[in-house]
Amino acid sequence: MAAFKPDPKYKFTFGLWTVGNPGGDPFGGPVREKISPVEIANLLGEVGAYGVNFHDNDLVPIDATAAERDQIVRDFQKALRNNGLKVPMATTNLFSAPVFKDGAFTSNNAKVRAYAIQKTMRAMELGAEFGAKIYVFWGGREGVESDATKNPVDAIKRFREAIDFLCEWNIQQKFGYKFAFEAKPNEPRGHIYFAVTGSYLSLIPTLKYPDMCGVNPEVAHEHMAGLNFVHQVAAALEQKKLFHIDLNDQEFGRYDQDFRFGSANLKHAFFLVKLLEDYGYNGPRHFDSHAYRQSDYEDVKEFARGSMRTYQLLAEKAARWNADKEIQGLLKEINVEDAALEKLTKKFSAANAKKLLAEPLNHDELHKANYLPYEKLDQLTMEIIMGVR
Ligand code: GCO
Ligand code: MN
Ligand code: MN
Repeated sequence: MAAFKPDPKYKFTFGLWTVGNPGGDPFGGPVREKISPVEIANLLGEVGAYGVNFHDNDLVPIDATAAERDQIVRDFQKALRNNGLKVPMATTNLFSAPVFKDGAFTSNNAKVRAYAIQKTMRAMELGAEFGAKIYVFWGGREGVESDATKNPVDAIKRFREAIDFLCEWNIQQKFGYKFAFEAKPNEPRGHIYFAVTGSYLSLIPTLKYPDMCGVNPEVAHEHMAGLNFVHQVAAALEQKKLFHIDLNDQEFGRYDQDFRFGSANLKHAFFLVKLLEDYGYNGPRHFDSHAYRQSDYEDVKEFARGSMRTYQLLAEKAARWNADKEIQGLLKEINVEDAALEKLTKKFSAANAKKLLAEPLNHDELHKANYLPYEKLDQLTMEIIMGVR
């Protein structure tokens, strides 16, 4: 790959669990040797990433003693300094340990729910030691295989209760976290609660501290459900709730693939990058993906470099699209303005309603005058993406 420097302005981050993924799947064990958090930091330093994120147990094993924990923290802090890496986001593993077999905050067992909150409190402390300011909540096992087993209304109430409690803990401890909720429709559960980003956007206004809470949408999670990810991100952006984003890729409707960003659906990736850049998203761009099972660690570096490079190339293409005179001309033509009518429909009043009803708007005339060369516009877009424009 030609010389390439990731631009720190994009805040490209990777999780310890992503570049450190040893390549196991439900049908076969790991194919790469497990490497330590310090080695992962060195790898990320080498490829020029901005930062690294972790679950509590990616860094500190669940049964580590206090002394072991402190040593691990010191070693990792040193590795971060050596590699110039930041930790913008932290999160809790509430899905791997057998205790979470039926969920964490939504478990039917009050003792498990309390343990999940306690584990998150400790994990928030750990993240804070590294300066993390975004705290992600992904409800990996918050769900069911059968609705005979849990009450879905109670599940929402339990989840809300846990979050309200942890928001207070955030305030009391002065961590300064923003919470970012990550939706996923299924895997590892048959049905995961809060299946799409919009589910969380509707929960947030019902929380005790809605301003503290936003979302962390992931490309693959919406694509697994066959949905348009760009529209979900637009909804979050429009509500000023896009606190973090998980970039990867995924064939529609397949198992959870976690492919390299842009590798499966380039056109969607283009519109996503364009949206993020057009609306000045300035949070971290986190690659929540992993290299193919066939890769060794040299190839894992190519995976990491490729993720960042694809983003930057698409950002360049988006700028080119915005600067393209023909495209801009078409946009002007298809967006028909009418100051007098818009004045009427902008704000309801009895007088405006009366005037609107009196307008001689004829559907057939409107249709005939509405020129929409969308094939042309889309082909011009494709030619920008394909690099011939
Ligand atoms: C997945 C999820 C996770 C989360 C991570 C941070 O499908 O496995 O995307 O990778 O993003 O647990 O919360
Ligand atoms: Mn995922
Ligand atoms: Mn994710």
